[in-house]
Amino acid sequence: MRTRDRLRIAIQKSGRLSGPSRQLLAGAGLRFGDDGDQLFQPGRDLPVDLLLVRDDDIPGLIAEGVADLGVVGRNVLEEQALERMDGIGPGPFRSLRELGFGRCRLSLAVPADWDWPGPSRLQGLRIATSYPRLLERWLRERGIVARAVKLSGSVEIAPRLGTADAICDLVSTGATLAANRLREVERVLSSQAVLAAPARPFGDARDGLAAMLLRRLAATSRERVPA
Ligand code: PRT
Ligand code: ZN
Repeated sequence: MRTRDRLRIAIQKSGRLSGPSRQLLAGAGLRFGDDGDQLFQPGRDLPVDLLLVRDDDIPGLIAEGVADLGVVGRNVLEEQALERMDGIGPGPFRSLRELGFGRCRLSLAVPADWDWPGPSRLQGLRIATSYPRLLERWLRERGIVARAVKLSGSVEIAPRLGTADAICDLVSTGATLAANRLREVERVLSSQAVLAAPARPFGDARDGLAAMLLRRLAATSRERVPA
């Protein structure tokens, strides 16, 4: 493994997590210079650099060692951890800290006019989702055999299009479900943004830099929420 003396943090370039992620790092005293490169911003005062990417790419970049830490939704991190796990060993990632923003839930929703006797109602059905591994784990734990139909977007219209019977999607206010005449019936995962790292320590200067960042994040969150 290559040793490095600078820490590279990946955050979402644009989307729900990008503003809060930048604020979080600024609050920890990290400043980055825009050197004209859209993807990479070097740290100004500390050996901590920024990578601006799509949120879905963050776990993969950490797994490949391209990024050292990442700010990403637990939903994305756990789905991709399941994708990369052999079922025996520990997962490839660690969540170092919950960050308190990007809160949402991954929920099952069915057409609003269905009765809901419980999860067994899903037996034999097709469920559209962008999170097939998390859904399959939830179904397996309940002994339900159903088919996860993977869609990368517009999951909520699948029941109307006839491509699936139910959906498993992220929900925050529930307005999208209501607009599509869907009813939230079961919660598969509670999520928020987390600071993600590889499962194993780096074994070089990056461990100290990550520890410093964690101390600073702990200090700023104590300032925000007085005991
Ligand atoms: O381009 P890139 O791939 O980086 O961005 P993206 O479009 O994949 O992600 P983005 O910015 O939409 O979401 C990033 C992360 O924000 C998600 O992975 C979650 O961890 C978190 N998050 C929090 C949410 C929501 N809340 C949320 N409400 N992600 C998506 N939604 C969707 C929801 O599924 C619904 O379609 O937003 C819509 C509105 O939700 P309601 O319930 O308020 O109507
Ligand atoms: Zn994405």
